[in-house]
Amino acid sequence: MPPNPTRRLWRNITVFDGERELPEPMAVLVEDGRIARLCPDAALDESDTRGATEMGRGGVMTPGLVDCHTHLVFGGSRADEFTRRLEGASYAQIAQAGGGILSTVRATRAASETELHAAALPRLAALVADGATTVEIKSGYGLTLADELKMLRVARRLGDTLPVRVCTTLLGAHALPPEYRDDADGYVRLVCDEMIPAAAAEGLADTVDVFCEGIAFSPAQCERVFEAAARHGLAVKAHAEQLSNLGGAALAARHRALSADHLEYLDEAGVAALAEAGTVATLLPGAFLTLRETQLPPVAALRRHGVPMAIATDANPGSSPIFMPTLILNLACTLFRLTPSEALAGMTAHGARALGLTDTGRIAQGLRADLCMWDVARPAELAYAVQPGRLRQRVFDGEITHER
Ligand code: DI6
Ligand code: FE
Repeated sequence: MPPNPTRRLWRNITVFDGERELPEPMAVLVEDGRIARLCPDAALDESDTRGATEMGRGGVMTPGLVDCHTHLVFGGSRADEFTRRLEGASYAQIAQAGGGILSTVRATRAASETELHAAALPRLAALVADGATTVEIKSGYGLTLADELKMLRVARRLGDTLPVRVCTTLLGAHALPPEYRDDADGYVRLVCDEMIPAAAAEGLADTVDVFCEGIAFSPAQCERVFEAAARHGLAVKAHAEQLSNLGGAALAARHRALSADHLEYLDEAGVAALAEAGTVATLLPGAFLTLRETQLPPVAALRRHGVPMAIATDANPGSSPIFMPTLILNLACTLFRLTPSEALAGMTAHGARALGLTDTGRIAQGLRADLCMWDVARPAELAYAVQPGRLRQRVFDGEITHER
């Protein structure tokens, strides 16, 4: 039988399958874009190896990383705001003075689709080079119908430019634009009655997100957005309990949200609500670090209630200008005290779940072959050391897209 170039075999490898490190040396066979077999290396037989190209022996395989929360399409830079925060201004103070998210809104509105795509491409390329095979990208810096759709089109186009699965999220309810300063309800009406229907009709958004916060939208306003999303068949998620506790996570859970994100100020009742609904808790240590937050998310309670924890970069120009998923693995451990295994699960299996994806983020027979081979001795090293350049091979949909 001649070798089949789409039939690829890795042998004698350590596998982190999305939940845990498997105890034995394993073999993984990929065929036609799917994981055709996962078994102990010793159990491989002639029918597995026949016609397969051997891709290497030894090393650590994980699912391709899933970065389930980013805002990586944006215009401009916020380096000046970074300096102001170092001088003592808080994130909320800067936002209230018309800076923060709104300064990125001005730059994003002024940029063309081509300019936004060109600016975002190296950011996405950085995530991909660090092992991401699925990346969620939110709108939320346009805040007009045309500018939100523009951002979502750029996000979709990024997914056609690089070998990575891009999930798009309409975040029209991110900040109140200046032209609606005295009419928040009018703006929420625009989100519900125009943005959501248009994004759904054009297939530009996979999910709908809100920022439930004192400096953003109230729970009642967020609820109207959730109801509009449901009318258009779109799943929801929420930025909740980032700076204060408004009960946004419990509200999101009541609307069967895929995830509630940030969660530093989440209380026990909120944790129980997430558990009840099966909503993923997405933790974002990059924003915690950048904002020098001191309130820790309730990790112990999330564990106790069995809430799946995802982790993500939150890559954005203000609160998390970090475009390196493996650094986030480390921060989830050093700042939030996740175990390396929890952090890895958070950026693979649970990240996929936070996006409603069932066919990626885990290594199991029949799933998509989105995989990373790393030059490390144990999976825990990916979270332990902050060290670029350890990705040996990246496999997207069964194709080798990076080889070192
Ligand atoms: N919370 C965040 O951390 C990002 N958005 C949000 O709702 C920050 C966005 C930004 O500062 O540009
Ligand atoms: Fe965010």
